[in-house]
Amino acid sequence: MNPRVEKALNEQVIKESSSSQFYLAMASWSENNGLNGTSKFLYTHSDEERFHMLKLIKFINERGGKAVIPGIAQPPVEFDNLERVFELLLEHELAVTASINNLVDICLQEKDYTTHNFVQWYVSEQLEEEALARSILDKLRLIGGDKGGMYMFDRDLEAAVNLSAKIASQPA
Ligand code: OFO
Repeated sequence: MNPRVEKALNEQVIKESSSSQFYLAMASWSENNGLNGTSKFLYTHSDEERFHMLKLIKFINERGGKAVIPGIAQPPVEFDNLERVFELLLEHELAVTASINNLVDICLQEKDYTTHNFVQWYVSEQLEEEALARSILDKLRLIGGDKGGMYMFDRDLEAAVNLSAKIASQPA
């Protein structure tokens, strides 16, 4: 495997791993603050990031490279409020998108079209995740500090998570 591409892929492994930990910390904070639907959403999101990391690890190894498993850095324990959680989530996703774009760039420079093709999955995934984070943030800004609105937001998010889990468990 091209060493420059391998290095960039391993850097992406670190990013996906830290995304997973970051969202796990957010999920735990939400759970402790009575936001059960939001915590469910964030626990699921954390699992998805772990899956993104695993997909990279497998790809690196299958292509003759060596995946490096990163250590775990401590994510924050406290967050100011739910709006701040999703602001941080969106900022984080934007940074991940920039890193994926950089990876695409390196693949093209190194003429590694197989990895370029593989990375396209992450390009579309980032698009979806950014759009989702933005729409959640818009809703939270609309609600402001309203407790009733927050209750409904949390309930709706739980319903959305349950629905996508149900769809995912159905046979294709
Ligand atoms: Fe890995 O998809 Fe976002 O960060």
